[in-house]
Amino acid sequence: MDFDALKTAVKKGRRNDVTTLVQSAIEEKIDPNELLDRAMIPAMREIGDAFSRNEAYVPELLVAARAMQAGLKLIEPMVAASGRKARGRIVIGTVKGDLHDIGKNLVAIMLKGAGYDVIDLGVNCDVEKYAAASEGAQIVACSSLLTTTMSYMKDVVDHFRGTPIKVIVGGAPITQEFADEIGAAGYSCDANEAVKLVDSLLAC
Ligand code: B1M
Repeated sequence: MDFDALKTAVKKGRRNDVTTLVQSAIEEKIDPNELLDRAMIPAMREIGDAFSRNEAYVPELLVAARAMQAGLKLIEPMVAASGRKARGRIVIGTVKGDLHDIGKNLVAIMLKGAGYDVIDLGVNCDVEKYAAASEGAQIVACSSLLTTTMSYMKDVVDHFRGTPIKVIVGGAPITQEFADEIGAAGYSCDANEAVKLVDSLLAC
């Protein structure tokens, strides 16, 4: 198995190559956890780091994310069956009134790629939806792209105040100041930083 080839294919967003390489690894009975740890997760970390340094841009991140998703889809059942212990459970969704999901999907994929169990609630999530999915979760992550919907994040923070669940926020109009103002446990400016934030909150 050529782990470097798989890593490069994910990083470059070559979805067909990722599918072919992962499929042949499955046929060769390579442990899917090795695919994740030696190729796919490092690839997403590297593209995410490049994105944070402005050396890669949203389209590159998106194609890499799609390629990662294609590979993950093939190995997810085996990873689950192998009993790989998730590093924690995160519920993620775009807040009520907001239908933007591209950034939220990227965050979800990066978190999955980093080994977290991610429950993606989709868009237009109200407090009840987050609450209903939060059993066993350590973190609820809220995304908002609209100045008209970002204030709803406070409702989510208020709902979970006094519980062990930490609410973190992100999205284009969100800032650290806003996160502090509403009492969120953390803010991240992009998908890669979201993984680092979750790592630090869960002290992994
Ligand atoms: Co809309 N839209 N849009 N839109 N849209 C924006 C956000 C806007 C800035 C465009 C503009 O006017 N320049 C503007 C908002 C203005 C404002 O509120 N200040 C806007 C508007 C006004 C609207 C509508 C109201 C337009 C209308 O109908 N009149 C409408 C609202 C619909 C609704 O939600 N109720 C609307 C609709 C749409 C489309 C459906 C057409 C489409 C969304 C498609 C989809 O998501 N499936 C769309 C799009 C594509 C955009 C822009 C062009 C691109 C957003 C995007 O996907 N960016 C956007 C303009 C822009 O942002 N330049 C715009 C790429 C994505 C990778 O980045 O989402 O920022 P982003 O995610 C990043 C980070 O923010 C962070 O990590 C991600 C990856 O690094 N992050 C998190 C995101 N969520 C996080 C959660 C975390 C942590 C980090 O949790 C901890």
